[in-house]
Amino acid sequence: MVTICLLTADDDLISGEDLALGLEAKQSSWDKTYNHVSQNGVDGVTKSIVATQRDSNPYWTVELQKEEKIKGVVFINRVDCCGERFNNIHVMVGGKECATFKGPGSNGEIIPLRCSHPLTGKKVEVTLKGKGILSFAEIKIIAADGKYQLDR
Ligand SMILES: [Ca+2]
Repeated sequence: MVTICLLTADDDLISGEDLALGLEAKQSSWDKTYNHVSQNGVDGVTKSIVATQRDSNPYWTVELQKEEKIKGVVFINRVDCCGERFNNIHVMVGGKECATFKGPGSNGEIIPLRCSHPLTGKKVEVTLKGKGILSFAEIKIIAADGKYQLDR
């Protein structure tokens, strides 16, 4: 008998509690033709997206309610088009590099990024390195679990 296991190494990230849902967010710029504002990244709705203008090193940031130990983030890429714009992504937690994603992403892709080790911080910053449009549908910010919280 063969048992097929559909669990992946990143299930703990994908199903983790999101610390950023509903918080206030900022981004480097936004295209006023569309309502692709920073809040859209943490509203829990994949149809609403974040998009900056085509800038050098566009970024999106959120301040958590308090300092947290973070093990990683999960992006949901925009579904409607342009998923390849999600590339050369750098995620910082508390001013330290958590993870990078070279990409390019695809439409609707779920992209879990685990910090190289859990990082403590309040501010989470997402930057597209180089010139481009930083765009995604959602970001979830996932706290490290108990065993990491002990080894601060
Ligand atoms: Ca959204």
